[in-house]
Amino acid sequence: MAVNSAEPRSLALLGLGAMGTALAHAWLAAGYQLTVWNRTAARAEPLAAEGARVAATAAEAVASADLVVLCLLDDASVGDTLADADLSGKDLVNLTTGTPDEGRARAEWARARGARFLDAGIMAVPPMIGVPGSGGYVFYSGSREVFEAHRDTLAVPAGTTYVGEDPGYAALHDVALLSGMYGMFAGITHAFALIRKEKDIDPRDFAPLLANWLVAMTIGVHGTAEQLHSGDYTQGVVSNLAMQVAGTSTLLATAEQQGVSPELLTPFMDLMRRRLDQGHGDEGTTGVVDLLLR
Ligand code: FVH
Repeated sequence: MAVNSAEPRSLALLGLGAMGTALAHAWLAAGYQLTVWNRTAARAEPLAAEGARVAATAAEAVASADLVVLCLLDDASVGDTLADADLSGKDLVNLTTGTPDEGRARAEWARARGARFLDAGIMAVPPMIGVPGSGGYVFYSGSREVFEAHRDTLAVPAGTTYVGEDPGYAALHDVALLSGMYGMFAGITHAFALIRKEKDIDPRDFAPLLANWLVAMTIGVHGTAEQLHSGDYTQGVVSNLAMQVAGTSTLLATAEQQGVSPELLTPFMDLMRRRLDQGHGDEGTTGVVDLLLR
């Protein structure tokens, strides 16, 4: 997290929730001149004690620096917060979680107000911020000039990954990774439900078995990517769809025997079966990607 001395070492940060506060601590600890603003002013007080300048209004915070970072609840709160601010000549970096279309619309909105815009998606939780080696990082997309101009400042709280000029791409990458995570959480939840009533299986003994298995299976991410890239969904298939669909009856029967609802499993199984019925038994599960496309 080196700091380029050619880069201005001052910025404004709007939004001091759990994430905004963690970001503020990181920039203050790195010696940045930081102006902060939060709708509920009391949240800024501890940061003032650490050296932050506290602005009375969002417009005042924006006026204090060329680089303005937003970390608010949602896109609507960004619009509310900046409604009265003069954005001309500013570089806005929006760390607020939103959809790809919100990122694109906000970029256009900022451009119409004379600001350059970079959208972002944070792949970290607050305790990972400002901690080298935590693995936390942030996706950025939109103005490459803004990213390059401020990349050292942006690298202070977490790693940086620029994913393209389309301002919607940071949010898209963020949401795609989160969606993958929730699919994994669904599998974890079902697996623990299967053993939940067994008094001789300690969930703490089961946990490393499940975690190691899931880690081993992540190799499938790369296989799917290769197949999507080549267009050949049979390339390198180890466990074909016909076999996997045949195996679903065992998974469903086990859920029934253990008194567990199959509602987390069946949506994916139904899609696998539909792809098989279309004649793709020699593929893996990559064809399900195309079934999802509307
Ligand atoms: N915390 C996390 O684990 C996740 C990690 C991944 C990224 N998310 C996103 O980061 C954004 C901020 O999240 P947060 O954790 O700081 O959220 P809160 O602690 O709930 O703070 C919300 C701040 O937003 C302010 N705010 C809300 N509505 C308005 C509004 N209409 N006008 C102005 N400010 C508003 C709120 O102010 P206050 O309630 O203190 O007055 C907080 O500063 C978010 O997009 C996550 O999805 C975090």
